[in-house]
Amino acid sequence: MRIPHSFLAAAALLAGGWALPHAPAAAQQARKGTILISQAWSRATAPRAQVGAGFLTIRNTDARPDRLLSASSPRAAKVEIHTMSMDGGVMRMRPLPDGLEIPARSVATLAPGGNHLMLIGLKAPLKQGDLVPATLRFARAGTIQVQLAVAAPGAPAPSGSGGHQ
Ligand SMILES: [Cu+2]
Repeated sequence: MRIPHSFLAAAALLAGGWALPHAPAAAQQARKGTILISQAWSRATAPRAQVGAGFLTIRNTDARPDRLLSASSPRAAKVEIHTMSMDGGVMRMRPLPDGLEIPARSVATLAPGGNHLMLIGLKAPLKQGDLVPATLRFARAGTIQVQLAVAAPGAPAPSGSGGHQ
């Protein structure tokens, strides 16, 4: 019996209570200059999904702000930096054309329900357990390579901050 893809997508959104696997911590962390990346992760996608999301924590230890300008991944045609906001009572996401500022001595969390990386034009579905390479480009720190550890579809953030609707 075939399960409609719409059902799978709904199940993915509703699934919860799942924890990140014990992937090598080093794979999800990277440091360059005064920028430290941690908890880089993603979610498995439905078989024919064209997009996936990437989440991570960016710590800027500098006394000056930095800016995440762009990102890319060999697994996707392009990667956009998205934000989410309420629009007429509906959560919508939109690209941040100027990227995301990381204020001085602060932490920016890209997480479900908020800012995130959008992997557009996936070359293959993201599977649980995959490590998806991504390159982040910062205005000051330059490029940083990270690996997004792919969790189960609909997995909550490691901190449990909600769903990517
Ligand atoms: Cu998005």
